[in-house]
Amino acid sequence: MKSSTLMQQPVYLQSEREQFLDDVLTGLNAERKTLNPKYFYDATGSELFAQITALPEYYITRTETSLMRAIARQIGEHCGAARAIVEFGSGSGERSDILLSTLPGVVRYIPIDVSEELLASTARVVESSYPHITVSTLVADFTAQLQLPSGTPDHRLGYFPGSTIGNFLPTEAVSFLQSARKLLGANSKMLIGVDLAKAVDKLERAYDDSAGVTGRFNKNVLVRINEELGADFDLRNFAHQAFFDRRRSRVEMHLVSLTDQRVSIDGTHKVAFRAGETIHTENSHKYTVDGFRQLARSAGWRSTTDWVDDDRLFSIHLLESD
Ligand code: AVJ
Repeated sequence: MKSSTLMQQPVYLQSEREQFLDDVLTGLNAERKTLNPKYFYDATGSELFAQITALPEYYITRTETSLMRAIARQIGEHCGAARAIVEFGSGSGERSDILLSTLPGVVRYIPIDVSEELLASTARVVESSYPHITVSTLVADFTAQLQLPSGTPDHRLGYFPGSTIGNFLPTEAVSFLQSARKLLGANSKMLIGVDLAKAVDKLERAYDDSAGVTGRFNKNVLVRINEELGADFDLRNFAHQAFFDRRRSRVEMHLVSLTDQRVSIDGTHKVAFRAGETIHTENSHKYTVDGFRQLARSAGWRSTTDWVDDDRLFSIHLLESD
């Protein structure tokens, strides 16, 4: 996420490919190499992530879904006034069904995602199950400056499931929540899924599964750079790595260079890797219930209610604005 609003370039000045190339070169020329996790998600990456959600080790999605089902009635009681739902990073759009079926007052559903195809299929599914709901899809990176479509009714409920907020640094999460509060306006609420800190071995297994799907997901960003930016990464020369950093309370994913090597990108750019050097590809921050409440409050939300599953793996936070 951009740290400065003033200096942010209007997105229309750069094509998507140029933006991708720019981000990749900046990230790989840095002292500590990084790539933004949002670049995992082309069609292949989204499909690999869908496979991750079904892995025995990856407890997050199934825990959140069953918690949502368990608390649906209570969400209905707290959010009964909601007229519009704005979903940040809707992805395959399956989760929204639980919410829509418990909130009969909702007449507008606004899923935001970078994938036009996923949005189109989400719109079809929602419109056919809920004929009284108007679906307005927003093809956008939800960390960008957003504007809601005109006619979006008041009493908006933001929905940010999946613990995707964990990909942000805590400071970025605060600015995201501030922007979301401004976007949603007065009398709005926000429902956020947050993965909790837990035993290290459980966390590390969730991000380094025995079937190797998370490794393929991680390496998919290199596949994309090869295919879309004309690079020559040899996937066999990189290894998937995931570990929990206790101090920062986050799982980090990296791609470790297995040899000294040089990679060429877009014909003219060369990037050198030392054996053992890594590309940091993702952070997944793990919160405590109280830690997340405080973070939300520092972004100007009232943290009113939250729910945790019986195994205390995952929390869902309801935030309210005045
Ligand atoms: C979709 C960002 C919530 O951080 O757990 C899954 C992505 N990365 N396995 C997460 C992911 C590795 C996922 N989020």
